[in-house]
Amino acid sequence: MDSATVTVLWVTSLIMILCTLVFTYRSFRARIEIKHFYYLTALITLIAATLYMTMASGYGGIGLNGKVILFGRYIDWVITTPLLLMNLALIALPRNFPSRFAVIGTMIAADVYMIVSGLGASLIRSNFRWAFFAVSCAGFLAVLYFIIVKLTPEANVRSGPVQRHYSTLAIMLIALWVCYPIVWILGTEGFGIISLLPEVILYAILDVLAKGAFGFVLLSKPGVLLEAERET
Ligand code: RET
Repeated sequence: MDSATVTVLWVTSLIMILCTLVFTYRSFRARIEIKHFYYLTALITLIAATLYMTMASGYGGIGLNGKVILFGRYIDWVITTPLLLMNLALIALPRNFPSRFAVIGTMIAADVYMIVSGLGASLIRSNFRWAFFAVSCAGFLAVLYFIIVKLTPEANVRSGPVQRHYSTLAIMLIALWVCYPIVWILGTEGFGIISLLPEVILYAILDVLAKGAFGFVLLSKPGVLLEAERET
């Protein structure tokens, strides 16, 4: 890795730490019923900060056939993407929703499958990696199915403010998440159209938006979160 790439990784780690501090500080003032949203959001950026730090210091990547594979990002994603989905699902589904646990659990299982098979695709250098890419996309489609077909209709029968907050977050999440496989295809693990530095920059921007900005938007309406936590 050249020094520019290492710098981008350190700077991103720092941004994630700052987000974590802000989210944690704000959790102190939050009402007890909605503190878990703050904790989840802070944990997400803390995990990202840790993995960015690991990658920046050279321990989150390996050299494979002359290429650097930053597997650290998959360790980050395999923990943080389930937490992001949980945050969204807890707004859509009321506390007493009968299959709340089953819906969230199955969606998270598909998400973990997506990331783990994506890691497989990145570690395989032959064209067989595209088979892993394809099954990872299938996992992604399953996650999108859960959001669009399971969560959205439930959110749409809730109060106006909860509906609006949910739909802002769901649109933001889907718009950002679809960019990841596109960067993968363009980057060093896919067709290699862009080199490692622009790839790292693009993922860093996406990660800051999908974790940090998403967190700020989510926590910007504590009143709505409180309403979402009510029984129905
Ligand atoms: C990979 C490559 C294989 C195909 C697909 C992918 C999708 C990754 C996604 C990642 C989302 C990450 C987030 C991180 C934290 O904020 C693994 C790139 C479909 C959707 C949101």
